[in-house]
Amino acid sequence: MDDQQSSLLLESAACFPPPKGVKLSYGTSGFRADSSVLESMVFRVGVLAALRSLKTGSVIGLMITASHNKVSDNGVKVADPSGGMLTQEWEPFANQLANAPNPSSLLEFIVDFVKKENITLNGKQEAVVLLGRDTRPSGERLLEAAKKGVASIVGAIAKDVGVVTTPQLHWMVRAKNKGMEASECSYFEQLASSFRCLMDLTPQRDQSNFGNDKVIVDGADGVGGEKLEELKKLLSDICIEVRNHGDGVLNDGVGADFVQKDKIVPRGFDHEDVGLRCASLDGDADRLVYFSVKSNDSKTIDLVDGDKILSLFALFIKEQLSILNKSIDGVGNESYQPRLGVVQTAYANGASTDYLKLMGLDVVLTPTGVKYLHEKAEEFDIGIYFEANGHGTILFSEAFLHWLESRSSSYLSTSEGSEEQRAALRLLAVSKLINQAVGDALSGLLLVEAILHHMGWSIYKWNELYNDLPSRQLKVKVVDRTAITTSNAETVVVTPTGIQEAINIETEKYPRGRCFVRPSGTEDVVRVYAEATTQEGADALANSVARLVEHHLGFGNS
Ligand code: NG1
Ligand code: ZN
Repeated sequence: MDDQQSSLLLESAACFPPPKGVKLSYGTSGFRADSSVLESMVFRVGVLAALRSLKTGSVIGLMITASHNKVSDNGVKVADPSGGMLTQEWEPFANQLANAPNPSSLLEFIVDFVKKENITLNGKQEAVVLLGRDTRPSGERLLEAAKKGVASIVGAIAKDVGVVTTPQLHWMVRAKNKGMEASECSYFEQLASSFRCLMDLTPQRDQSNFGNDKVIVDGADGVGGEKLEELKKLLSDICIEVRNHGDGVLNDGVGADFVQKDKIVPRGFDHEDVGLRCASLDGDADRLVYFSVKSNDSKTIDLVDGDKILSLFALFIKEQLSILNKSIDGVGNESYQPRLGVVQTAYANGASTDYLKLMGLDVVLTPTGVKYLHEKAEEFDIGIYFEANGHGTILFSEAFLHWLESRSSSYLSTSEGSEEQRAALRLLAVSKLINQAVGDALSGLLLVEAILHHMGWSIYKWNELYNDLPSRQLKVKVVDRTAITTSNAETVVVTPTGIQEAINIETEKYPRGRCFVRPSGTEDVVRVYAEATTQEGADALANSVARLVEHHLGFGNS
C-alpha cells in the first residue's frame, strides 16, 4: 500500500471514531444497532465494500437498513457480485474492521488483509459500490459515512441509488454484474412483464374460488409501500391497495414481523377487511406474509406465513415440472431430471415440513440466516427457500434455465400452444419474476397473486393446505447469549451442557412437542421456539424452557 493510500485511510478514519464500549459482529444480517453508534461501522463497511469490489472485479452493494427493527435502529450489510450476501469468508474481516479501536489499528488490519487476499491498491483498477438505504431518518447521515468509506480507497467510486428496498439493491448489483440495465425502472419493468406473462398463461379454470380480486398490502410504513405504489402503475391485471406507506412510525404495530410474531392485525386494518386477502411487508420489503382478518374477532388474524408461501410455490412448480415430465415420458428418451428441493429452518412449522415431505419433496433444514438457506438452495436445479417469517425466494440453476429455454423453443415447432409449452413458459416467467438475488416481498407478492389466480384459490383455500401446529416464540435476556452453542441446524444445544437434556424432559410432556433455543444473530437475546398440539401447550413449553435458559445462563440487563 503506498503512502497516499495509507494517509487517505488514516485521515478519513479519524473523522469516524468508534463509539466506546460497543462491540458489534457481522450477524445474520450484517451489523445492526442503535443508529447513534453506527457511523463509524458504516464508514468501515464502505471501506470493506470497496475492497470487495477490487477483489472480485465486480460491482458490490451496500445497504443501510435495519429491516423490521424499530425506527431508531439502523444497520448495514454488503451484497456480493451475485446479488447474494457477503461471502462468509469475509465476515471475520468485517468484524475486525468494525471493532478496530483507532485509525492506526484499522490501517494495520487492512494492510494485512489486502496482502493475504492479494488485492492491489494502486488506484488503477476500478471499484464500484452501489449504495442504497431505506426510509429511516438516520439513513442519510449514515449514507454519507458509507460514501466516505468507499472514497478512502483510491480509485473506488460510490454510486448512490437512493431510497430503495433491500431486494432492489441486491437485484441491481446482480443485474449490473450480468451486464444488464440496473435501474429501478428496469427492475419494475422486469417484474411487471413477467407477471403479465404468467397471468396470460393462466388456465381457463373456474375462478369462483379466487375470492375477492383485491389484495390489501400493509407497507410497514417503510420503503416497500411507496415502491409498490410505483410498481402498481405498470400492472393492469391486479388490484392492489397499499396501506401504511410511510405516514406512521416504521414497523410500529405494522409490518410482516409484527403480524407474524403477534398474529394481530396491523394498524389500519379492521373488521371491514374480513373476507379480504391481506399481505404485510417488513420495513425494507424483503419479507412477506399474508393474512386474513378473523370474522369473530377483528383484532386477530389467520396467518399465512412464509412456510405456506413456500408450499404454494413448491406445489405450483411441481405441477409445471410434472406437465413437462409427461411429455418427457412420452418421448421416452429424455434423461434430464431437474432436481427440485426446498430449504427451511427449525422455525418452519412442523406441519409445513410434514406436508412438503408428503408431497414427495426433498426438504433440507439449515441454521437461521438467509446466507445458509440461500447456499443450500443453490445445490438444486430449482431450490426454494423460505423462513417462516416470510423471507425467501426461488433459485434456478443456469443449466436448468438453458434446458427450459431449449425445450420451450423446440415446442414452438412441435407443439405450439400445448400444455407442455405453457408449463415451460410459466417456469421461465417465474425465474424472471422472482428475485434470485435475495427474498423480495414485491416480487413474492406478485408470484403469490399469479399462482392463486392460476389455481383459482382464495386465501382460505390456500390456508387449508395444512393446519399449522400452534407455536410460541419468546426472547430471553441473558448475561452472555454467545454461551449457547448449537448443532443440527440449531435444534440441539451443545453448550452449556445439561440444557438440552432439560429441554428434552420438558418437551416430552407435550404431544407433538418440539422446542429449541438459540442465540439471536440480530438482537442481544436468546430465542425460544416451542410447538405443540394446543396453543396452551406451546405457551407452557416455551415458558418453562425460557425459565430453564434464565436459570442456566443468568438474567441479563434489559
Ligand atoms: P435472529 O435475530 O438471528 O433470530 C432474525 C430472524 C431470521 C432472519 C434475521 C435477519 C427469526 C426467528 N429470526 O434473526 O430469520 O430473518 O433476523 O433479518 O425470525
Ligand atoms: Zn427485512
